[in-house]
Parts: sequence; C-alpha cells; structure tokens
Amino acid sequence: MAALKGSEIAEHNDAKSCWVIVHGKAYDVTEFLPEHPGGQKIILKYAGKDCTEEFEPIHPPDTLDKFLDKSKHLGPVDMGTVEQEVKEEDPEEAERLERVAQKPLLSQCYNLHDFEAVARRTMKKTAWGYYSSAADDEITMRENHSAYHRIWFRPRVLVDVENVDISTTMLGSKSSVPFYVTATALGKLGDPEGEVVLTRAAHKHGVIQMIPTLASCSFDEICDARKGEQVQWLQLYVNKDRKITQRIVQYAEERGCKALFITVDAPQLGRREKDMRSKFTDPGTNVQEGQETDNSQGAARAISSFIDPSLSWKDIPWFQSITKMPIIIKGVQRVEDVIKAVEAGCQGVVLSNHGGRQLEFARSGIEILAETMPVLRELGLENKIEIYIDGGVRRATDVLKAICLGAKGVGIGRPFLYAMSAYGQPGVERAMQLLKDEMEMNMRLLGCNKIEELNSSLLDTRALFTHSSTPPDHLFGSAYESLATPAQRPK
Ligand code: FMN
Repeated sequence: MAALKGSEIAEHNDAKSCWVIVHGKAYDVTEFLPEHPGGQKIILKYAGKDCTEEFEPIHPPDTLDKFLDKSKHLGPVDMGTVEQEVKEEDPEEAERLERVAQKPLLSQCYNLHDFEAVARRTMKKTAWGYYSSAADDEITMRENHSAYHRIWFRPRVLVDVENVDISTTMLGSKSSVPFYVTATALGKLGDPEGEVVLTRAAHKHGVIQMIPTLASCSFDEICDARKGEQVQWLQLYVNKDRKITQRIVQYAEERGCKALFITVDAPQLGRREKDMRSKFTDPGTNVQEGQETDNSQGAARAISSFIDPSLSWKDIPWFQSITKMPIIIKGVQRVEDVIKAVEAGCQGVVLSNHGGRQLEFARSGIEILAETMPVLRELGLENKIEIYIDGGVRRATDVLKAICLGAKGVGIGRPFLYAMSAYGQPGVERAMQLLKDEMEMNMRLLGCNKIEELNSSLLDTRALFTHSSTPPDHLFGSAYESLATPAQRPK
C-alpha cells in the first residue's frame, strides 16, 4: 500500500470526514467521533493532522486495534509530507525546561516530599494538574497526610534490635516491605515510558505493583516488564459492558496477576479543579475564543466514562464465579462495609478515599482503620480478611503506624509518580530505598525486630478521631473579605 500524503489527510478535517495520524499511520475516526469517551471536540481539534503527542499518554498503544474497526485503519503516512505545525514560542515551557536543567541532583532528595517539590517545578502543567489534583478544596487529600500527625508513638526500649526484618506477606505473596505501588492512571504523563518504569523499580526492591485499568502502557507491556517471581495485582474499573470486564479479569489471571482489586469509590469521577484548570489554560485549547472543549473537564473525566455506576454488592458473586484470584474491594470507607466485604467472601479491602480525589470530606484511611480493627476483633473477624489502606503516606513512620493499627499493607500512589516524573526509574528506586531505610531505623527506635511485633500498644491514638486540626480551606480564605473594625474619624 502506497503511503498516504499529508495533503490527502489534511482534506479530512471536520466532523463530516475526520482523519487523524497516530504514530505515522492514518485513521478514519469519523464514525467513532460520537463514541469517543473523551468527547468529539478533542479529536476534531486534530482533524486532518498528527495527534500522536496528545494521544500517547492517554491511550494504551493497542487502543486503536481494539476499538477502531480495521476498515478504518487507512495505512502508513509519508510523514515527510505532513505539514509540521509551527508551535508558537511558549515562554512558560521555556522556563520549565530551564527548571528541568537546573533541578537538584537525585542524591539531594532525602525524603518523598523532596520528589514532590522537584516534580512540581519540573513537570508539564497538565501532567502536574492530573497527578496532584484532588476533589473540591482538597481538604480530604491534605487530611489523609495530617491524620498521621495525630498519632504518636509509645516505643519500647532495651530490646535487642540488632537484626530487623521488614519483609512481610500480602495476599499470600512475599514482599520485602509492607507497602506497595498502588494503581495510578496515565503513567506516560510523568515519564515517556509510563508504568513499566514503576514495574522495573518495584522489581529491584521486591515491592508489589498494582496495575491500573487506565494505564498508559498496555496491560501486556506492564506484565512483560515483570521479572522472575515479581508480583503484580490488577486494579479494575468495572465496565458497563460486563463482557469486557470478564475478558480483562480472566486475561489478567492468565497472565499471572495475583489479586483483583475492584475500585468502588468512583461511580462518578470527582471534580478535580487543578486538573480542569490546567487544561483550561493550556495554550493548545481554544477556550479563549469562547469555544467549549471537553478537554476542560481534565484528563480524569475524559478517560473514565465507561465506569459502571450501577455496580453493587450483588455483583460480587459474579466476580467470584469468573476468577480464582483473591478479590479485594478498593475504596471502603466505613466499618459496616468492611463487615459486608467479609460476609461477601472477599479476601481484602483497601480503606481508601482514592487519594482525596473522590468524595471531599471522606475520612482518612488511617482513621477508618482505627475504627475498623477493634470492631473486627470484637466480632472475631480480624483473621477473616486482610486490611489495606492508602492515602497520604509519605514517611515510613506513617507505614508503621498503619501496620501497628492492624493493616496488612499500605499503598503509596503520588510519591512514586513524582519520583518517576522528576528522575525516572532511578528516582523511584531511590524513593523506595529511602522508605526502606527510614523503616528499618524506625523499627529499631520502636523496639521491634519484625513486622509481626508491631501492634497498637506502640501507639497513642487518643487525638486521631478529633478533627480540630482540619486542613485550612485556602480558596474560601483567599476569596473571603474580612470584617472591618470601626474606622477612626477624620481629623
Ligand atoms: N485508583 C484507582 O483505583 N484507579 C486509578 O486508575 C487511579 N488513578 C489514580 C491516578 C492518580 C494520578 C492518583 C494520584 C491516584 C489514583 N488512584 C487510582 C488512587 C490511588 O490508587 C490511591 O488510592 C491514592 O493515590 C493514594 O493516595 P496517595 O496518592 O496520597 O498515596
């Protein structure tokens, strides 16, 4: 087949006939426009043009093969004939590149906060917007971390702590540490290689990785990046079309995933205004001319319209009938639902509010954990289910507090994304090493040799349930005009 010329493709530049180029190949997406989960407008922006750069981070490489009929695959394009868009000089981007060139050395990062600070300065605005954003006033996101500050330690002394072992078992698999890489979508926004960077770093450190449904890499690419006995779990957003869901789950099991985490806290995606605003001001979009773009919804909403809001407890037996993998409910937020999960025969729950990205004023995972464990113990259910938590974990002391309270493991999301975005695989490896070092040291200082020795007697949780130090509402504060005191009378 002769390669298509750029001029031929450029003729198909509207909704009546819409062709686009992705990775040097042309596609007729005219009929697909109304079905595109991210809306038509973003495709029409690239009608007749090359959209690879925009397409790449948001779509796994097998997307077009899977979702666009073969008759619409028009074949290779002679890219030399495609008119290159002259990009206007973008002073913001030039400044960003300068900051990238001057970023601190990796060895200057001593904790997970440092990676966040570097990522904030060096990531593209849209990518930073997607990763860092959370729901509404982002109070739950900040509470997730602050809640750990309301727990203090009661260490033991004069214990022989020469040898400390921080390894553990999660859902029947060995792990070198009691934390795991939780599922986070769109890895290629942070690194051109995407989630496989996390896979490789996780392998180096014996850390378990949860693969997101909405990864930028294809599922196969992430599985193929696995080495030896490395353990991966699957995070699942349940599709309205259960046949698709069944295919995903069974394929994951076939490819060796060791557990199925069903995300249940996102029947609709939360409003993440940083994400939405960063799209809105993207110079590539047309909002200044008053045109609405679906893009202004942010990356999150664009990719998530397939999620089934009708999912309920009644569906759990169906999942149990299609897989032998342990089933873990991700996004549980009250003890009553933990008990339901036990009754439904689930092997685990993740106490999580999705990193504060969903229901604003959802409580932190650590607080729910402290509410849950005593109830489970009272009912004799504590060994019937494994309890995981995530959200706001930034220090090994946070991990230790969760394990002391009865969590089997702790998920970490943004910190690994930031480490990857700022420094690639070496960044993620250093982040994991720093956490390991912090953990070993703090186990010693707590007077514990093994994970099994961590228990709630090592904690003072009296302040945990009081919310007197709720994170401030900055937007409200900055818009608020303070009341005035009486003015002096003129002379
Ligand atoms: N949770 C999911 O179940 N599926 C996802 O696709 C998903 N994508 C996420 C993308 C980003 C950028 C972030 C920050 C979180 C995402 N989460 C997702 C939630 C995480 O799994 C986890 O609950 C959260 O990040 C934990 O909070 P932390 O970021 O403070 O560690």
